[in-house]
Amino acid sequence: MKLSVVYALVPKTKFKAAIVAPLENVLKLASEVGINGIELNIPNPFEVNVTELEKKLSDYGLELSALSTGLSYVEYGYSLTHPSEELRKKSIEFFVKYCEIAHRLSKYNRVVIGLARGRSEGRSREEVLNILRSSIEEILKRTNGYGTTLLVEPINHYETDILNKLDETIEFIKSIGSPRVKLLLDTYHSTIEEKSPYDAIARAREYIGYVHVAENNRLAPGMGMLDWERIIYRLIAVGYSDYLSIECIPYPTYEEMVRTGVETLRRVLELRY
Ligand code: LER
Ligand code: MN
Repeated sequence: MKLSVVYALVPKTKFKAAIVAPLENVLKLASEVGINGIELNIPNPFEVNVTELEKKLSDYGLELSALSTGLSYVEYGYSLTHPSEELRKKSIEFFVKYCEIAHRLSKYNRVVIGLARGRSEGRSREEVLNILRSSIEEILKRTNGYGTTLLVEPINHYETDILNKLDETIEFIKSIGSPRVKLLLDTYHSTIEEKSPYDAIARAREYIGYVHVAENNRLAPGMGMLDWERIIYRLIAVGYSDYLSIECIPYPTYEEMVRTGVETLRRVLELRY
């Protein structure tokens, strides 16, 4: 398995579980601790200098593990289920562009559907899931040439009221029926929403396309209550061998968050191999 860390390409943000710091410093730290990739969370895909990003990643020998999109919701309020058709269309335009960037920068070519799903805002569950499904289908159609994988992430009920539980997210993914739509399992959200974050891995097995790691308190692995041996062995048991992306609150500092997280995960991974 490979390791990456979530980095937010913004000067500041309300989203708590990403590193906000000068990009060069973070890339340098990432390559120093020997992780393999960065997951970039980009608020506006039309305002990013892709050539410059590509060069910086390659200068530090880092991969783009995935492209994250939650900041388009947090910073601009765009979402794939927005009651305003105009803002929903903006969100779809953003996602088409995110896919183009992921396709260009990353052999993994995947884009996260996390907070940018939005909230139900008083509409029924059925209505809002139909809207989300049709937005995703439109993105799939318009990005056929890129072949990007879309990762749908169950998110805890304090942050959204759409797709909190693993089982309903799997049902939703099945209802789309495209091999390009997979599940993003985040250990923090499943600790809040599931009976057991360990059993969740077994239930999610053939749908998992990517994994976010964080403790029950959203701090770095090693700073909370989760049993990382159990998490990683379960992932291995279901055949997952891709990225573990550290998406944690940068506490006490982002440097310590990265170092502790990497050390905790490595200890388990190296015991195994
Ligand atoms: C949100 O809490 C989260 O986990 C992100 O991955 C989604 O944008
Ligand atoms: Mn996450």
